[in-house]
Parts: sequence; structure tokens; C-alpha cells
Amino acid sequence: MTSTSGKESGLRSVRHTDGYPKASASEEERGIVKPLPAGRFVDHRDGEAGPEDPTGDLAYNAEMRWEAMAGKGYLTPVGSFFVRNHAPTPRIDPASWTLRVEGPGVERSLELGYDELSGISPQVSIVRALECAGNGRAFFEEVHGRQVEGTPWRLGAVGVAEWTGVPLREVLERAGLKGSACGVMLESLDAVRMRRPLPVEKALEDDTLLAFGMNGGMLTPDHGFPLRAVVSGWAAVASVKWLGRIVVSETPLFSPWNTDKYVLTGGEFGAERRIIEERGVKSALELSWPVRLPAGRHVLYGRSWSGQGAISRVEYSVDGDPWRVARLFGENVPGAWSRWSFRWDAEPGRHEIRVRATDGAGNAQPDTVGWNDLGYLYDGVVGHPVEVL
Ligand SMILES: Nc1nc2c(c(=O)[nH]1)N[C@H]1C(S)=C(S)[C@@H](COP(=O)(O)O)O[C@H]1N2
Ligand SMILES: [Mo]
Repeated sequence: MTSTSGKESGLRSVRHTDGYPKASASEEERGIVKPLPAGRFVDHRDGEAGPEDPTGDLAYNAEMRWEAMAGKGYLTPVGSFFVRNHAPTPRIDPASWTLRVEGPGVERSLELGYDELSGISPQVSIVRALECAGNGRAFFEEVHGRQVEGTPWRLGAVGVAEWTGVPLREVLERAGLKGSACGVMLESLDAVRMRRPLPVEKALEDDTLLAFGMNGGMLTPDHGFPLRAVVSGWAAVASVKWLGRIVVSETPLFSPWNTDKYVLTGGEFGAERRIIEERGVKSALELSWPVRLPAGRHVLYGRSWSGQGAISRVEYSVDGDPWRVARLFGENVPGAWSRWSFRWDAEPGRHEIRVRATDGAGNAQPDTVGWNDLGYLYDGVVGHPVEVL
């Protein structure tokens, strides 16, 4: 579903509607600009950053409630898309905003304004999931009986959108990318100046985008307006929002976002700090957690996703019964997700429904995931609690 959408994509016609209203002081304290209705989001904005935390790990975070996807189409509506912010959503005026591209890995520095950047061709639109590396963190406690610090996301720190922008490669080439280029630091304009390096090989892939559009409209403030990276298949920490500068190096790059946080450490990793890149395979039912259902026949819906390809198979098991195959339907874009359903004759009592998926590369969800100290990449099978009345 990668398509080259020309200038008629509709983005150009809306992007001069003089930006967004300025945030009031109270909006800035809230950290997230868009409304977070309780029926659609779990509000996780309750954390405090320690002064020793260089990632400014505040919890300006909102988790999508999976029941909000019930009956929805393939894409996650912007109004339901999860938000993960290390600092409050900044309000950026596109008229004075620029993107700088510089560093020893390019022949010349560039400074691009919003019109120049969004006028680069080819413009592409790709449908991809973004998922936080911490999605599923809550399950570490259930499985290991030990709480992990950080936002206790269940499964709602994921969403699929159509992202419109220009390949990062186009911009790097305009700056005269050198053969010796090695690291690409994506720097943001938020209060923590988030900086996450990307290896040049990943930066040059067709579906690594500088995106200014989301689901056919302009990016909204919370999702990175005026410009964000969309790094397909990787944990969404790589998809830096509110970009202001890109620095290309000739040596590997490090920042707190690939050394202090967003690394696998502890448990089987011991003292190693392995940088998180690809995501695994996960599944979720489009039901509240826990859910109450009336007795009788139901058709249950859900979605499965993988960072490494399309979904090839989804199975479910109720109360430990043998695994059965769910019916996949609709689009199944690699790096996005696949929808599925199955029929269930619900009998009164408490039940647990498990779902597991396999992707085209043969990656399957494990029964459980071993411990890591920062609680990342929990892609094990989880039991969804259901009470039938
Ligand atoms: N500038 C900036 N970019 C950022 C972040 C951030 O806090 N600041 N959070 C990252 C993380 S950890 C995630 S999971 C995604 C979340 O994207 P979303 O808020 O659009 O869903 O943005 C990434 N990009
Ligand atoms: Mo994240």
C-alpha cells in the first residue's frame, strides 16, 4: 500500500489554514493538546521526572482503549491515537520553523522551511504502525511478580496511520550524503530536545519518512507537527516528533535515548544495554480490560501486528482449550496490522481469552517474555479477562 501521492493529496490545500490556536497555560500543563475522553483513553499523566533523568521521562502519556477500535476501519483515527511525550507537546509556528541538516557525514548544510520541505518530490504515503517499546509493560508484573518503573501500558500504546511525507533519504541526498556517513541524529524541538540516533542504513530505507501528514490531514501538535520521523518496523522511540535538526556523523552516535533508556538490560541481558530497534509480534482484542459480556453467541474482533512483516496466522484459546484459528480479514499491510474475528459461545462465569499471532517471517508470540529492567518489548501471549453474565 505504498503509494506515491502527488501534490493533489489534499495536504497542500489545508496546510495554510494559519496553523493551530496557541495553547493556553492550562493546556501546556496538561502536556497533551488534544482532548482525551475517558471512553477512548487511559490517562497516564501522573509521573514525575527525577532530576537525574536525562530523558525527562515525564508521563505525558495517553493510552488508547482497545474498545475504541471496535467497529473502526483499518486506520486508528487521530482522535484515538495514543500519545507518548517525554515533555509537553510544543506549539510550533510553521512560518518560522526550519529543518537543518548538517554534520561531517554530509557535503553541505541545508536549512529547509516548511513549504520547501513539503514541496519536495516524491511525496509518499505509507500505512504503518507506531508502537511504543514499553507497550505491554504492565504484563511484566503479572508474569514476574515484580513491578517495573515506567508507564504501565497494557496493549494500547500502538496505532496505525497513513503517514504522508518525503523519504528521509531524499533530504539526506540533497545535503550530499557521504559514503562515510554512519549515524543520523534526529533532534527534536521539545523541552527535552529528544535526540535518537538512527543507523544510516535504516535512514536510507524507502519507508523511513519525514512525515508532515497523518490520515490525510496535517500532523496534529501531539503527533509531531510540523514534522516527525516515521521509522517503519522499529519501536516508535525512533520516530522522533517535532524535528528541528538532523546531524549526520561518520561515527556511531549515542544519546540518552539509546544508552540510558530504550535499551534491553537486566534479566537475561545482564549488564548489556542492547539498543531497541525492531518490534515483535502482538495481538489485542477490541474489548475493554476487563470486559463483561452477556451470555450467548458473540463475534469477537481484534488486531495483530508485527514490526517484521504482514501477519500470516492468528489463533485463540479460551480457558486453556486447544488453539483454534481466527479468520483474518481486510488489508494486511506489512508493518501495520491485520484485523481478525472469531465466534464465541459465551457461558456465564469468568473466562480468559488468549490470542497469538505469527508473521510472514515466522515470528510467533511466545507464551511469556523474560524480565528486562526497563520493561520493554513485552510481546508474550496475554489472557484477556472476560466475565460473562
Ligand atoms: N520529540 C519527541 N519525539 C518522540 C517522543 C518524545 O517524547 N519527543 N516520544 C517517542 C516515543 S517513546 C514514542 S512511543 C512515539 C509516540 O508517538 P505518538 O505520540 O505520536 O503516538 O514518539 C516518539 N517520538
Ligand atoms: Mo515509546
